[in-house]
Amino acid sequence: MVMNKPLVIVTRKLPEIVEARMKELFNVRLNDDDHAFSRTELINAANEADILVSTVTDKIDQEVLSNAQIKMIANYGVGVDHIDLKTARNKMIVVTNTPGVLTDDTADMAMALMLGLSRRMGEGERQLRKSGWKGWAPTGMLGMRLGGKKLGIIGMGRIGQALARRAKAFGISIHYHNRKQIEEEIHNELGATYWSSLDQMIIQMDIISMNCPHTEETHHIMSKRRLGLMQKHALLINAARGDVIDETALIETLEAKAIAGAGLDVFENEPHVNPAFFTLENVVIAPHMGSATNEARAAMGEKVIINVKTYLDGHSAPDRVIAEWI
Ligand code: 8YV
Repeated sequence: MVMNKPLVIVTRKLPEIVEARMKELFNVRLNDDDHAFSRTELINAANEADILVSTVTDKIDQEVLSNAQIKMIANYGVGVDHIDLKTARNKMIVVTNTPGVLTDDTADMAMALMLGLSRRMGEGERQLRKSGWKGWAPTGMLGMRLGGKKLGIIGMGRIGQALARRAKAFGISIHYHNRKQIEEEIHNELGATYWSSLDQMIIQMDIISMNCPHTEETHHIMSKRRLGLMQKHALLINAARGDVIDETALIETLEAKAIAGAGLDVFENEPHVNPAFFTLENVVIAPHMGSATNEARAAMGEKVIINVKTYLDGHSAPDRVIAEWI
């Protein structure tokens, strides 16, 4: 589709190098003070722009899309659960994302949460900062060794596989639940065990990591019942989306010490974080930082630019999320 000076509205402040290139290439409206768009601003942007560059902080639902004139949503990020894809499809709006370029950083974050939690890094640091450390003790701050443990990965896509490679290097055995088995070669390289029954896998694991996208099917996939299947010494890691875990049930589970702990980079109602997490010792929490490296954020911008430019040049954008009618 070739348009006359199409307007590209970018909802959040992006890295300088990305914005500079966007200014060279497009008729672009940037968000210099990086405020999160209000609903009205988002609706107006969708009505005025030809292309919207969105992020996870923009809830692009039916109301936003109903009168929208945008032709394309080029999302800065891989997850698209904040976009109403059905309405976008009905309105023939092209939606793209940024797969691949944040895989390693997000897997690093999951690994960091796992290490931080199993070795009680947060607790130790809090103790030191409060000047509450009385010196080394044979039984002080004992954690769980990761080597020799079983990791169950829920969602074995790019990030799940990258996490599996890291975990394998730590001597952890790899188990996974996925809609289908992964490629045989990768499966063998990882020495992985595939579980078609999620429940059966959860019962056996020392660590569970959420690495699936948030969809209707995966909403609260880690339900109260499934949290109840985890072993008492087991850890739960989430660097995917808060909504894949029933957060209220998780808090109850942690308060009851029915599992050993949770490492969370994402939450159900971001940016709101349930204050219960602030007082629980057995959690490590981070403010959605999985892809927060200079390298990933620049590469995500590069992907957005390639998607927008390709589309404006009249070709199929490479990272289309909805492909059927293109
Ligand atoms: C992004 C993420 O930073 O890409 C994703 O899905 O969760 C984050 O790493 C965020 O989505 C930006 O929109």
